[in-house]
Amino acid sequence: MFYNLLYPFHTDLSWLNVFRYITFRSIGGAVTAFLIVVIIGPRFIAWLQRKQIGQVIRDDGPETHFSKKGVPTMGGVLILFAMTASTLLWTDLRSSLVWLLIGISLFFGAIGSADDIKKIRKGNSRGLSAREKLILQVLGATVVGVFLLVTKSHDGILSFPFFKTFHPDLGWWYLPFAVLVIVGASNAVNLTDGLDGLATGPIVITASTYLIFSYVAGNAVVASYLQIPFVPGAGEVTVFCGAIVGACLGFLWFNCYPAEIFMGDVGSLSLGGTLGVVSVITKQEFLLVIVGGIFVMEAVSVILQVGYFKMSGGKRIFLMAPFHHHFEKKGWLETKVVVRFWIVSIILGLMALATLKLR
Ligand code: 57M
Repeated sequence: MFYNLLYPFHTDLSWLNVFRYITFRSIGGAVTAFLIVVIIGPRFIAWLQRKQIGQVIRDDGPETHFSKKGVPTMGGVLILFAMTASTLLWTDLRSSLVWLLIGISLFFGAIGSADDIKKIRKGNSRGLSAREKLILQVLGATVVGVFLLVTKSHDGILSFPFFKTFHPDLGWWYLPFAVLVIVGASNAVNLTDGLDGLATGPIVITASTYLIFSYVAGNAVVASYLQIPFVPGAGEVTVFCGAIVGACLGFLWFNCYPAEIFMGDVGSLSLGGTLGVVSVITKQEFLLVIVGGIFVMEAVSVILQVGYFKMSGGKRIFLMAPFHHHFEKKGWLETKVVVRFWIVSIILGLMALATLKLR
């Protein structure tokens, strides 16, 4: 909005030129989203407490979690509010990619809210059924895929980190592939969100990495120099990533151990799905496997555990899945698991950035 309202006057007031710069607007977007969450946070948490919007805790989980009963949840509402408000303020509102990202984050947020509200109303951990959630997620992801393919801003050509000359063209098969990436990311982040700050930290790292990649992808000269696909308009996605980083850092302020608030499915399903969409828009889908390695690892641990559990008639590979519970069961303190997962996530983020040069 600032760009649309203020930049046109730069011929009279030269300092307004600054609103043209994606770097400046991304930093503005991050700081604004951070401040919104940090300033509104305490009042929002108090309001959730008054309304008794608190976490229902499963009695079959690690005992250390029993004390978390009643911690305010659905903090994702605050994250989404800050992200959306900041994005509206700092991006070029003529960008269709921005509206697509806002739309999908709110749609996935709505699926998560329905799930959270159902759990809170019923007072147990059964919200929407896995099937209901999956159908809605696939629907949202399909709309994104079709939009990108039909508006011709995208084709079905894939690019891989480290392999600069390997570019298979999936054609319309790109659509199910994009759906898989978006829905997979949404569910993987949801599974990861089970310890204080565990999902929030890697989300910040993943969004920061895509902030850099979208900046590069949106600049024809730099993209061609670094041999990554040029995506017209991806610069505005950079500003959106800045808003994710700021909002989630602000949320981490309250979500770090001992958490005063959880993001709920409204946060985890939405942020995961949105990062999936960012990876699809920037044509860096496979990069998500590297930078989002923590999410992948958590999802794989569940797939393996559930598969083996069913096939073996009740035996387990891990002490408990998702993976973070395994370490808790081994006696690691919650903060130790979380910080170590963050360390791995930072290393993965650095490896993802290295792919810019190593090709
Ligand atoms: C949701 N939700 C957290 C909070 C958060 C198939 C199966 C493996 C699925 C999986 C599952 O349901 N996962 C998705 C995980 C929950 O957090 C809420 O949910 C939101 C995210 N969706 O924002 O609102 C609990 O996580 C803790 N938490 C924190 N700090 C945070 O910042 O401490 C969350 C955020 C909160 C709080 O305790 O209540 C969750 O874990 O439920 N199922 C499981 O994860 C279960 N695994 C399981 O049953 N494994 C089995 C196999 C055979 C399926 C096994 O390994 O034996 C475990 N989860 C729990 N108890 N809580 C086990 C039992």
